Amino acid sequence: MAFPKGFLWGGATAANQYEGAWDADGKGASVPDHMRGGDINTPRQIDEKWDSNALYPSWEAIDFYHHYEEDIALFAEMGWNVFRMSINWTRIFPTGMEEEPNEAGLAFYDKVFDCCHAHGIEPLVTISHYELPYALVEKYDGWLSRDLIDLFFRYGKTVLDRFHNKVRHFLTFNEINVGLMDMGNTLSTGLIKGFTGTMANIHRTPTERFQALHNQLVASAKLIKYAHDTYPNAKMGNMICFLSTYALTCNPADVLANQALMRERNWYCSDVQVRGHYPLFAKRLWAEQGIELDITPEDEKILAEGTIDFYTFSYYQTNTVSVDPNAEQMSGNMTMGGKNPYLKATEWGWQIDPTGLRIFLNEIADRYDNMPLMVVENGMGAFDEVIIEDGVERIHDPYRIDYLREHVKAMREAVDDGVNLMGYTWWGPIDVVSAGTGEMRKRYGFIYVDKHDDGTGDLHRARKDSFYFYKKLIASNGDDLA
Ligand code: BGP
Repeated sequence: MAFPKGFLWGGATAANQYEGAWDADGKGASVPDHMRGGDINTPRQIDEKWDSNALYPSWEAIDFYHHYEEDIALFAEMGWNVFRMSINWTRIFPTGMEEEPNEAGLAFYDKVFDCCHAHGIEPLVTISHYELPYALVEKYDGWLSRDLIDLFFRYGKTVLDRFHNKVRHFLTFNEINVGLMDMGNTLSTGLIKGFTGTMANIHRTPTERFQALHNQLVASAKLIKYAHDTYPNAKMGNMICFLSTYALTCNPADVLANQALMRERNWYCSDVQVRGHYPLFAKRLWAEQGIELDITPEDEKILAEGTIDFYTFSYYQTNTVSVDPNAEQMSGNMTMGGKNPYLKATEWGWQIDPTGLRIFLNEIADRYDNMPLMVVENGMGAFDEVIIEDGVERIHDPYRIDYLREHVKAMREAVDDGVNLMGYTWWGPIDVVSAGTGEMRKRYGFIYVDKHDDGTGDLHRARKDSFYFYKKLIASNGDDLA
């Protein structure tokens, strides 16, 4: 049992949760720049107009913009060979509508990529990770408008033209399937024109949600086709928020309900991105929800021509599905789901399920003829305590080490099962702002950052116990899990 030689080990971040410097060097405002922090019981508030008394966590985040050299050196110390990061669309096109890119924004990423390479780390870049220019919300109601396809294409083409020599792997959209749920209206598709209120209160019709998602799928395929035609060495991937579920019981009604949910939430988007067309179940799904989509013959051609080279996904937890309306619910990434009596959960209620990772790696591999797969997000949000031992700051995080160990074991089993797994990037290897709740105290990092929900903290970094564990794990290519 061994991971293949050259397996990619590293961590994953997103510009809007990490960089800060939200208006530096010509950067424009993005959707998260209009969002306040919340917590497990308080959904994030979106402000159309900023409130001078409110705190917007992405504005400073943990200031990667001014700490990138220090952070990348720490990543290298752990032995990473890959760093998944994203580009802030609004650093390159501040409103998303300019004819020409902002050179200062491009120059920043040149510096970051050069720094990565100097440390033997290859950047893996998500072109759009939850940072739609807010000006596109104001003008177009986000991805509802087809105009976004060409505006995104201009941005993505600029990124490819500039960085194709420094970056080998690109992902078009982070967790593209989140757009099909109300939860995605904010961060993913930006269907919030004129909206002030909490994330939980944005409801759009199924037709609006699925049309916005369709426009993103076309935009993604169009850019992939351009990359394939222009830069044969660039590898283009998708990114699915893997919302993995099991039937709660063997009641066929539960099994059927789970199949329907798995199809809608996970396979709907990835079938399009792998196979180049909507799956056979789509027609009935649209009919049952009264969805009427504007899909042109040109769209169909683009989707068919712009299929992906590798499949990536985020995996945090699993839930159950039941037709029993009283089945107990738990929270999870981007959505609620049924409780599983066999699993424990994090303090945020996400059920921990390493075996599920093996199960779903196998399912994806079976469905897509063993195409290369990568787990680009996996991790555990937890409260951490800093203690001083012998005058040194220590963060003992055995819970995070356990989570990591068990998921790596599950991946190793999946590799043995025959899955063509190319890499693994832990989510939030350094504490960043949470996407779902906007909190800092929900920490995922191997590296602690002194930043708190009230905005205080001097931003200094400190190694947690898990830092040393991951370092050892990487040095042994995933063998040393003791
Ligand atoms: C994924 C997002 C990330 C990240 C992660 C953890 O859905 O792609 O941006 O934040 O979830 O979620 P959270 O930050 O809500 O704990």
